[in-house]
Formats: sequence, structure tokens, C-alpha cells
Amino acid sequence: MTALAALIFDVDGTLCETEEIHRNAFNDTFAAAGLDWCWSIAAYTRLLRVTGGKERMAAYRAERGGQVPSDAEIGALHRAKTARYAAIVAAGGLVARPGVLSLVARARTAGLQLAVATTTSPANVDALCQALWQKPAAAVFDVIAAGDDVAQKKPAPDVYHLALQRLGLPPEAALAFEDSRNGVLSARSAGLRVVASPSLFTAGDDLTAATQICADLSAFDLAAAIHG
Ligand code: XBP
Ligand code: MG
Repeated sequence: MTALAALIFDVDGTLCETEEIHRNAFNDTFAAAGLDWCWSIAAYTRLLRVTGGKERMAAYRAERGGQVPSDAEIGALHRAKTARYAAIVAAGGLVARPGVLSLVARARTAGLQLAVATTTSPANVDALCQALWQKPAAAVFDVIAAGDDVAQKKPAPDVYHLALQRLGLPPEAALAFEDSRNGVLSARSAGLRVVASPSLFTAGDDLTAATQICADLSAFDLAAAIHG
């Protein structure tokens, strides 16, 4: 059996319950732009089926049957939303999901490489790492593969292919951690084993394609994963 050499983490919902912050950042941005959009928790739970903030806004525009905002306006709204997200995260109060800090520390001690495969932007990963580890993302993770680095976002395998390529590893040598159906399908399509831990916004997702399901990462046995 190929030895375990790396852990690859999804960010939103897996490292931290960030989706409520994303939702608030979207709604603050819509209000500031004078756009009459406001996403409730129920609406956002449904809209999360479309990964990526720009893509989510375009899908919502299509759902409403309108032409407004334009693609260029969606791009500008998304830049404003990313800045708003960073400001909310920097204001403090964020905590990692149970088991995350300990797992990352123990994986480092065990000599594993650490990577991120996320739909969100590198700026948001940095904001989160500053909040959780008081370090930039590059000081916590060896590899960061992000949504806009690839042609197709999750559930396509692209972002995991990119993470594996940057790690220099075959899929058998790594283990992915995800919270959503789209994320699990993405990692599985790239040939990875996946540990799924449902988050607040993905509690209703079908995660049965995962190799293992844990309520949270404090229930994950790293020693067993390393020693088989
Ligand atoms: C999370 C997402 C992201 C965030 C918003 O998916 O879909 O789009 O909701 O991020 P995953 P941006 O956890 O599977 O990566 O607005 O920065 O795109
Ligand atoms: Mg996620």
C-alpha cells in the first residue's frame, strides 16, 4: 500500500464554519451596492449547490430571470464581497472546527505535507489562516490550490488534480478532508480517499461517496491513517 504523504483540506465548512460569514459578506455587499438581493439561510443553503461566489451570483440572477447585474458587475460585487469577508474575519471571533488545529499540528509532526484545495480565493484562505494560526496561509500549508486557478470548480476534480500536481504525489498518497457533497465528489473524481465531516450548511448533503464520515475531525484517527 502507498504510504500516506499528505493531507489536503477543503477550507469553507471544513477548517471553519465560514459559510455564515460568506453569506453576511454577500448580503452586506448587495445592500451597499443598492441591489435588492438578500440571501436567507435557507436560500444560501440551496445556493451553495453552485460552488464559487461569482458563479453563485450568476446562478441566482438566472433563477430570477433577469439580466442584472451584468457579468462585469458580478465581478466587481465579488471583489467587494471578498474585501468585506476579510474585514469580518479580521475583526476576530473565528474558531477552527473541533479537531482541526490538533490534526494540522500532528500531521506536521508526523512529517506529512499539508495542502488546501478550495473553491474560495487565496486572499480568503490567508484571512482565515491569520485568524486561526496568526500566520499567512503559506506558513501553514505547503500547497494552496484555489478555485480561480482551475478551469472548473468543485464538483469537478480540477482543484484536487492541481493540489496533487503541486504536491508531486499520486492520489493514493494523500487524503482529502471535505464537508460538502460537491467537495466529496471533486476529491473522489481525482481518485482520492475522502474523510467527510458535515458542517452547519451541509448537514443535509448526501456524503455517502466519502471513504469515511466523521462528525468532526476530533473523531479522525491520524495514527491509523498513517500506519494502515
Ligand atoms: C465553498 C464555496 C465558496 C464560498 C465562497 O466551497 O463554494 O464559494 O461559499 O467563496 P468549498 P468565494 O468549501 O467546497 O470550497 O465567494 O470566494 O468564491
Ligand atoms: Mg467546503
